[in-house]
Amino acid sequence: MKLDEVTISRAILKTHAEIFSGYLDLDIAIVGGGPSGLVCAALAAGDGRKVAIIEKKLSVGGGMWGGGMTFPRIVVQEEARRLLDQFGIRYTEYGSGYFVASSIEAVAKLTAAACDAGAEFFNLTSVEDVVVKGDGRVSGLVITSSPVEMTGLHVDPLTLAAKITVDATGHDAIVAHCVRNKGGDLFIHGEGFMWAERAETNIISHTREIFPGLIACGMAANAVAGEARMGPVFGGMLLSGEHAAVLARESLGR
Ligand code: 48F
Repeated sequence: MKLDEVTISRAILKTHAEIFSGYLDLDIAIVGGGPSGLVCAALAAGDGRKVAIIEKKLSVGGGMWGGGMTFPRIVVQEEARRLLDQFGIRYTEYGSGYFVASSIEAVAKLTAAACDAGAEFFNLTSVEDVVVKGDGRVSGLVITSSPVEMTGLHVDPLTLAAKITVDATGHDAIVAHCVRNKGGDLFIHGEGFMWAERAETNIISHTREIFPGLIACGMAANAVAGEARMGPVFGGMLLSGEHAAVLARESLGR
């Protein structure tokens, strides 16, 4: 076939503008496409819910790609093995109850699951603030282009609405900080020392609505709660993403 460069450009612009515009009023906005955000998206999307991941980097996957200290393997403990099975992530057992998977395969399969479930992705998009109006809920996000943020250009952002927001931004808990920095009644304790067993055990109870309309998920949940960190064991991230999806769906049903 003959190829026309302008048609290629127009195809991208028109298609993306239509999708972007259609996703400016979300049911569930998941900020951060690391492992917890990807699981949350895969399990929260579907049944007509409008779910999107907003990811500031070029690629989703967050801290999972690099495994442990650049060795591209992750460990998942017995409690979360069923999620490896559910997402078709292959693994081998090392010792009793320690399952080792390729970090690359894990990111790829979680991303594919989120796509298949119907979640949309907005990469290179940074959340820089939240919308909180008279009802005191987080009801939207202020977003900018990551290259604009990185270069410090003075360009005004755009805004999207979300019935529920999930902070899955990892150790920095960015959305929670946006709420707190604007005077929202939210105390962020900050992450504790490395203590894998404790961090992995407690992360589910920390995965909760931390401010009206805002659910903390993954390492952000532990950072807000003052909980320990855990390093390259990822069961807690998968389980936290699952729990956040349940909470977000329940909240929409209210
Ligand atoms: O850090 P990240 O992988 O978060 P997670 O899902 O998983 C944590 C683990 O990777 C690891 C660990 C577990 O063993 O301790 O660290 O909790 O992914 C967070 C994602 O959020 C994006 C960031 O680029 C990353 O992909 N992100 C951070 N700030 C923003 C953002 C922002 N302002 N706007 C959009 N995305």
